[in-house]
Amino acid sequence: MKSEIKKFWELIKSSKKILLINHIRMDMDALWSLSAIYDILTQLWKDVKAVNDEVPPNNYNIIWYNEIIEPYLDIVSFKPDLIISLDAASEWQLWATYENNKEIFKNTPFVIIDHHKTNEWFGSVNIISKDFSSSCELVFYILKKLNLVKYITPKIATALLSGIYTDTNIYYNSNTSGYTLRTAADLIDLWADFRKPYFEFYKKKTITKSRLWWTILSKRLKISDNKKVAWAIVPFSIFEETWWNDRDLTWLISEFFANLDWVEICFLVYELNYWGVKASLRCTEKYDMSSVAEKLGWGWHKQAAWFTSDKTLEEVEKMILKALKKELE
Ligand SMILES: [Mn+2]
Repeated sequence: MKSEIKKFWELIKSSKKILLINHIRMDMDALWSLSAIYDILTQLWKDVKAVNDEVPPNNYNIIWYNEIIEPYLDIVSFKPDLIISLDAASEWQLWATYENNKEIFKNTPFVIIDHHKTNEWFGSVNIISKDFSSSCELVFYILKKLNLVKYITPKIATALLSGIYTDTNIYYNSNTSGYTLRTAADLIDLWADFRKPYFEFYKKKTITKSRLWWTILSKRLKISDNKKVAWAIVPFSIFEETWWNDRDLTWLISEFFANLDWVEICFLVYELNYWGVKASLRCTEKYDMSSVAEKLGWGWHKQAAWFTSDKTLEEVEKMILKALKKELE
């Protein structure tokens, strides 16, 4: 990795126009690792632009950087000398921006900064390590190695710390290491606002989100006889009654369902407004969902699985309960 970081620095020095990109359906780590690099390169007098097919969700705005992403950027006329990708594990995660500009991506120095185990090393320079909790943690490491810490403003420090929070679920996920906490300490020394992102993304409850959660918890929550499996089926009418966003449901499952006492496995099946239904499933470390998920053709990590289907809510509920037969006994 040392030589890759050195190559990265040489590329920065020799480039004037730099394009940054991150993955589709960007999460907070993807946005703020990119933002930090954006802000630092700007201080180094580079002409920097950032692109993604989509703008970041509105609520990410609290950490200030939403406006730097330009979904309609004309990459051909920008003509970057260097492209840097943040937090994306493969080309296809760069979606249409990559698809429509393949030639430019192939013929321009392309640096990949990422922490996903599954990364396909698709750049000409690859700074990739699964030993980092998040791309934000990795970006801080790179900045340290390049002696650029002096450019980290309180705003950049807050952004990097926020990405660490969200990718580790506030030091709760197993990707948290001593180095993660030391990075956080360094960022706090650099005047990161450590309370703001914690409040905004973890503690704060909006009225609309509470209504959605309350409706689901009071009317829809089901628990198996052995108390090990909890689930809910969510028809579209519930989303119409409340203001909704499927990202709010992700929160409900990981913060509430998954923390119910006794519960080892939980899932949500909900109707999408344009097509079909989506199922999302979590389990504790005692279980491994990959075998179940693989059988049903889902996407999965060990403790999380998800898929979409054109079947009805009830059919999908039945299908999952059947796959979990052993766990229900
Ligand atoms: Mn990440």
